[in-house]
Amino acid sequence: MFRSLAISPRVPPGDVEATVRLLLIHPSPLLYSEIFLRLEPLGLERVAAAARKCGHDVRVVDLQVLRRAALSRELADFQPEAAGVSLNYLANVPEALNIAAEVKRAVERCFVFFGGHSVSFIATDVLGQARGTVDAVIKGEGETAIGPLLDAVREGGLGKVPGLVSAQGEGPPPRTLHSIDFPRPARDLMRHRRRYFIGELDPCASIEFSRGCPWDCSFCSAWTFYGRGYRKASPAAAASELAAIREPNVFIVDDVAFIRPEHGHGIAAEVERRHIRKRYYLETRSDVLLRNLEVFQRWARLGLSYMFLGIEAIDAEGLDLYRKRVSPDDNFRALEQARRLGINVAINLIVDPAWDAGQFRVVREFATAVPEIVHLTVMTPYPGTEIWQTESRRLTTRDYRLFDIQHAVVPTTLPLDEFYRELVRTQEVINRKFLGVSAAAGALRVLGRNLAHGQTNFAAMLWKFAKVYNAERQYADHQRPVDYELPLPPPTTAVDRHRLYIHARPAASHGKRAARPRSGAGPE
Ligand code: B12
Ligand code: SF4
Repeated sequence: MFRSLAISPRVPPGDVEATVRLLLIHPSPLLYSEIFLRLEPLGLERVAAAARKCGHDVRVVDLQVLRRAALSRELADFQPEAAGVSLNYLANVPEALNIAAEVKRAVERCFVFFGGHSVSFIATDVLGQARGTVDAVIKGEGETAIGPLLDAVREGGLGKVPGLVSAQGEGPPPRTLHSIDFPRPARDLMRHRRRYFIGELDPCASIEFSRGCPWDCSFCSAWTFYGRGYRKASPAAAASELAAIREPNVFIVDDVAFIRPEHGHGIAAEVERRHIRKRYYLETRSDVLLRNLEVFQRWARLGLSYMFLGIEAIDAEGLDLYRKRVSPDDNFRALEQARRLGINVAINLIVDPAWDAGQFRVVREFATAVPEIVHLTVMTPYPGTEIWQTESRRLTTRDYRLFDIQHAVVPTTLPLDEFYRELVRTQEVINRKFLGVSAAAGALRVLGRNLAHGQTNFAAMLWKFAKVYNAERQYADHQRPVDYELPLPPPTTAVDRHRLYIHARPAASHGKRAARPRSGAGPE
């Protein structure tokens, strides 16, 4: 509960018509992901849209595509009264804290707040680490909080803002957006849209067709953030937003695309009716693909070119460990079906730090045998996940920057430097395959086409590919001085999953399963 309101209003009381100058900031990309993609910050654009709807004056600085000097210039020019930093990624926490300090130095009376996925799970600790440079953290969805927050910045009453945590205490719980149809992301505020891409889909916009995930994998916090709820955009709203997107390529940000076949078909029908033609990249699960083959077939006709499948493990034991609720057989059948549909698939596998050289060898053999691109991520306990409760006591480092699923943060069976050598060797085999003769021939065609349109992101990616994966550098990342450390969870004997939720579990999903996939389409 809130104890008192120590922060004084920024605008003279009574001036109810006054708008707030709000600057929203996205930190820079993480090095190891920038190779493959750089995408528009959709969450921040939606928060911006919600603030504009309340009449506020909003600007956005996306440090994924702008240099840090651009932020200093914007601060000097705009003199924001409020500044919000997006913290979806744990590895960005130190940078966000530095940004907060810079904002306070540049505009002393500016109200600085953080929001986003990762920071929602560790709000109080991050506030403590900010040593007064962050006034509040907003937990949960930003669209519902930003209006009340800016009202409070103007008139006082921070204690009533949903999801707000400050040094004075915690406000009411985060409020869940009733429908994700609105507000539409403020894409017009992004000044360098041509710099967003994913692989050869360059330039590429992003869109959200659904929000949340009804499964409950032990390594993931997508379900705990949304209380395991799942909401869908209406087909008409989704298609009308698509039609308004200028880019020829679109990344669908849903955790699991097209869980419900009628939803996938519904949007497809609207897309056909409006004659929208784009190329799409999405992420889904093997069992969803197998169950809804016709939907994916229809979308392949509409331009679905790439699909990311979280296979996670190639053996049943690994799949059980992550509570993925699919079998290796399902995974292999899904790959076959995707090939049949002509969709390019990228597979994700989770590297267990306990792997020895033999297990890396098996994965190299697998990665060479399948035609798909294999992406490796290192098993990492994150706040908000179940494995955070069970594994965090074993952490070998608490340096936020290493929590990017490319570093090992729990003990490795191999000596750490050898672990990275094996990891990089495996990554190299995969990269060589990616850049192999046939792929390169295709890539050159794409490269030519993109360059002809002035799009250089894909070319830069090919150039950087070999440079980034470097075992010595990954090992050296562990030796850097650490300014900010990730807090540990309080000791616990059993995992209470309800305590992990940021948004409460939707009431309808308890008994009626309304927010859950139909029978057979979900995890239970
Ligand atoms: C799309 C996506 C991406 C896109 C990101 C595009 C972008 N630039 O933002 C891409 C594919 C690039 C990506 C990459 C990675 N991702 Co990602 N990603 C997602 C995903 C599936 C959806 C995010 C999204 O766009 N949702 C839709 C928008 C509308 O929601 P949102 O961004 O969450 O924003 C809402 C709130 O968070 C909040 N909010 C957000 N910002 C702000 C700011 C303020 C001021 C306020 C008040 C509120 C607020 O309000 C918004 C509206 O409700 C999430 C899973 C999830 N369901 O959240 C994982 C997720 C965020 N990613 C994750 C990871 C691990 C990664 C990578 C590190 C993976 C890798 N190694 O390659 C990289 C790192 C990227 C980087 N920083 O460089 C993890 C985060 C783990 C962690 N705790 O740090 C998640 C949670 C996935 C998971 N299941 O574990 N990702
Ligand atoms: S299915 Fe995907 S998004 Fe859902 S809980 Fe599992 S890993 Fe997370």
